[in-house]
Amino acid sequence: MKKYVFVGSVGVGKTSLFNALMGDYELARKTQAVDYNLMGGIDTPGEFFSHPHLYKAMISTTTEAEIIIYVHSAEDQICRLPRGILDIYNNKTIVTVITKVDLPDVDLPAVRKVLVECGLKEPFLEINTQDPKDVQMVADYLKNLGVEIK
Ligand SMILES: Nc1nc2c(ncn2[C@@H]2O[C@H](COP(=O)(O)OP(=O)(O)O)[C@@H](O)[C@H]2O)c(=O)[nH]1
Ligand SMILES: [Mg+2]
Repeated sequence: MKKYVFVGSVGVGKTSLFNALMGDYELARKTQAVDYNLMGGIDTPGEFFSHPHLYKAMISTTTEAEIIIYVHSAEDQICRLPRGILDIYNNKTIVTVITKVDLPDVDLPAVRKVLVECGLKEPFLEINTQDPKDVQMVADYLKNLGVEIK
C-alpha cells in the first residue's frame, strides 16, 4: 500500500479533498494535527507549509510517503512551495492539485504558469473538492500510481 500525503497552505482544501476521497463531503474542520486514514493517506496542517520553523515537522511527516500531493488554490497566484522542497522530494512522485476552480474570477492559465515557474510539472489536476466527479478523477489518478482508495 503506497502512502500519500497532502501538503499545501492553510485553507486550500487539503482536508476537504482528503475527506472527499473517503466519501465524506462534510465541511472540513481546521486541521490541528497530522491525520492518518487507514488507506495510507496523511493530511497535514497548512502551518507546516507557511512557517519555516515547522519545515522539519513537515519533512519528517512526509518522509514515509511515496506520493506527495501538493494542493494549491486557484485563487492564489503566488508559489508557496518552500525553497528547495522539490529537491528534497526528488525521489517521490509529486501530484499537483489545483482546487477551487468553481470560484468565479479564477485565472487558471495564470495559476498554471505560476506553478510551472515554481518547478512543478503538469498535468495539474484541476478540481472543485465538493464535486464527486472531480474527486473521482483524483481517485483514479492516484489509483494509477498504486494508491489504495476505497
Ligand atoms: N469553492 C470551493 N471551496 C473549497 C474547495 N475546497 C475547499 N474549499 C473550502 O475552503 C475552506 C478550507 O478548506 P480545508 O479543506 O479546511 O483546507 P485545508 O486547510 O487545506 O485543509 C473550507 O471552507 C472549504 O469548504 C473548492 O474546491 N471550492
Ligand atoms: Mg486541513
